[in-house]
Amino acid sequence: MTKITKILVANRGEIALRIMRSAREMGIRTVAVYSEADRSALHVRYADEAVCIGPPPSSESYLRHDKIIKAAKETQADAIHPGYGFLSENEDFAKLVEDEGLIFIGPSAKAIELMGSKLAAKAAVAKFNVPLVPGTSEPITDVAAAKKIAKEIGYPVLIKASAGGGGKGMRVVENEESFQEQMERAISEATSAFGDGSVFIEKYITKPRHIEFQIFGDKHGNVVHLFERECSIQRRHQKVVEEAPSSVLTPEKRKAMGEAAINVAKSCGYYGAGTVEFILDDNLNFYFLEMNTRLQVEHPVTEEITGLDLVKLQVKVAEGEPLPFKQDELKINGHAVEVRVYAEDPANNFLPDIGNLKTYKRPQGHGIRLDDGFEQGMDIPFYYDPMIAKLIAHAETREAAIDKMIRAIDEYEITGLETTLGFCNFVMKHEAFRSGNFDTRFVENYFKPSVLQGNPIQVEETLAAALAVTLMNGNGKATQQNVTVVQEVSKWKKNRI
Ligand code: MV4
Repeated sequence: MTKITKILVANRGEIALRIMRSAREMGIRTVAVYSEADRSALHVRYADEAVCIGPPPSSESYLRHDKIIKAAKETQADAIHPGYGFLSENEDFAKLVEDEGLIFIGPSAKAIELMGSKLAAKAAVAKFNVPLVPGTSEPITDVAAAKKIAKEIGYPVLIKASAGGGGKGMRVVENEESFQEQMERAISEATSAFGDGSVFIEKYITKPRHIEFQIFGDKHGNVVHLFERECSIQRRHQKVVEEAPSSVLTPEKRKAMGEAAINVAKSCGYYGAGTVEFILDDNLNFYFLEMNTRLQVEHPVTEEITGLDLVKLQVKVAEGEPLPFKQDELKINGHAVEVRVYAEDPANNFLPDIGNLKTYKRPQGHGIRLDDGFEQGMDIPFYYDPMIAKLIAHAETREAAIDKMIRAIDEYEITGLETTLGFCNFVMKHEAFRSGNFDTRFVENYFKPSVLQGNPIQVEETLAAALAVTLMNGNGKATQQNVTVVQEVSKWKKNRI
């Protein structure tokens, strides 16, 4: 057991703040690192100490192993928390941290490395009887042999890069005629993107639901799961809405998937927070896809339904403490929904719309949590992910949580740039979402920019498109300008106009 007294947070934005808050509650001092673009960022102000680690591009700051280690040494931090993204799943960094005598608040470098290779991960979990999508367990190299396997599996098949993940390096092959071309492309892309041309084949599950299990392990071999998150509402592999629990799992299915998730963790001697990703086909058969070896963006929905602080748990596990509970002591309390608010323009193909937060008024009230990293008047820097905030609603039932979310979105006021708030509102009110009957194709099936413009505007289409940009404020609501647009305005705002 090693008591941690000072944590360097190798990240920025909302997650850096999220981690520092828990550290402070534990009486642990905090060190922020920041790039020149983040001099006045909230995580820098919140930390007990802050060290500038370089110019704005992350390759010159937040991704620099050497500068981060140097900052930790200079400030005498005894542990590093990587957050998500950046260096969180970099096995070389995890190893370097430990070689330098510091504690990496995350899994072992070995577990990161093993799960980073999709083929190695599949091989490891297969030994623990975790269900896998039918496919190959070795890289495919010979076109004729691969074609034979694809035929046995049955088209459509998916070619995936072993070094990929999160949807990177995937190719759907519809029929035998296009197989060779797609395979050659997949190998060449994987080689240039990852420096590893290994690819494999899987049966393509056409309308999957994405359900992931939060797992937690300690350094004494104990592993539990903290139930699932439903993350099917996503756009180009970027999650938009996450919730816990999933509305499609029966207690029996939850138990079976939870046990499989624990086995995935055991297959790589996992400790710390991790996420086991499954897809569900339309018969609710589940298959292991990959494991994410970090604390995820959407961890708050799990915190809301379990009442646990996952960052505190990470710190305790890193210190060598055993998990303070057993699986049967954990239960699901109510329902939580999270939406990610991005500085992106849904009317313009979700193009990032970085700029200044001219107005920034946060929603509040019972059951509402907002994890963000900005204040009114701040600029969203151009160099990093354009996520402004995560808005989380927790209530007794799914319906009540969704209604609470709609109320909070309505209170949230952002002007100065376009955001995805209106889009989130659209999802919350959509029948397919509310009924629970949706899959990973929700956005492509139901969303087109015009749905955010209220009733059709009676002008030529081109003019309507041009107007769409100016007519929307941060809430995706039409504002009162020269054109009268039929759109509901909240009472809160009416009372103030
Ligand atoms: C699949 C699949 C269908 N069949 N594998 C995308 C992210 C990466 N973790 C794996 N992904 C998928 N793998 C088979 N055999 C469909 C997806 C997929 C997906 C998965 C989860 C959430 C959203 C998705 C969107 C498109 C494709």
